[in-house]
Amino acid sequence: MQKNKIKVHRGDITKLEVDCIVNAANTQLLGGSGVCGAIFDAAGWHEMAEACTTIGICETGEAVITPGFNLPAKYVVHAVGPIYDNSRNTSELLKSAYLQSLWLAEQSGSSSIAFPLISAGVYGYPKEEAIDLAHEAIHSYQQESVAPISEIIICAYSDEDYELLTNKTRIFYTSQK
Ligand code: AR6
Repeated sequence: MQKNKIKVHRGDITKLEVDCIVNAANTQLLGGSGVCGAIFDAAGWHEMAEACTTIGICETGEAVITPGFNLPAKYVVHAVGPIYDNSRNTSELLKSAYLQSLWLAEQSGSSSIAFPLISAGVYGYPKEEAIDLAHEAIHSYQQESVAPISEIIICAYSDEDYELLTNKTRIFYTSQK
């Protein structure tokens, strides 16, 4: 795979056989709705909740890592994106959530990682803007890392997200529809 390619996967992130999946978490690291609920359910709610409670709090724009428990993925990175408002600081926080996730996954020895569209559900980020920021953050990680994670996937949970992700820019290419 070429260094700057990003895969787009249409489907449920909890089913992916990658080293690491990313959860769109909240600062309390509590099981919630959306992708967070799906990840807690598939991992085993009790074990995941216990691991998250032990860690405590994760600030917005930051990320923490736990095992994947019953998931096919070895690890879950819990990244806290911002609640949408139209400010530069919010964009920086969203990019930071992606970057921190990538660095944590790299440190864990992961060679594949899958992201949901962080903040683009309950937290209200407009999809196109969220996709652009994800793209910028991943690209800057790929430039900065000496040995970047070789397989980076963004997961589209609806046909609309899949179309947006694959149409958005030439850097994306499709896989596994
Ligand atoms: N696989 C892949 N993507 C999914 C899945 C799935 N199984 N389920 C939903 N998505 P959201 P946020 C997509 O709301 O906006 C939670 O309660 C979904 O279509 O899960 O960051 C947390 O605990 C959307 O594009 O996360 C926080 O409190 C994307 O995942 C809060 O919501 C993110 O939507 C975080 O809100």
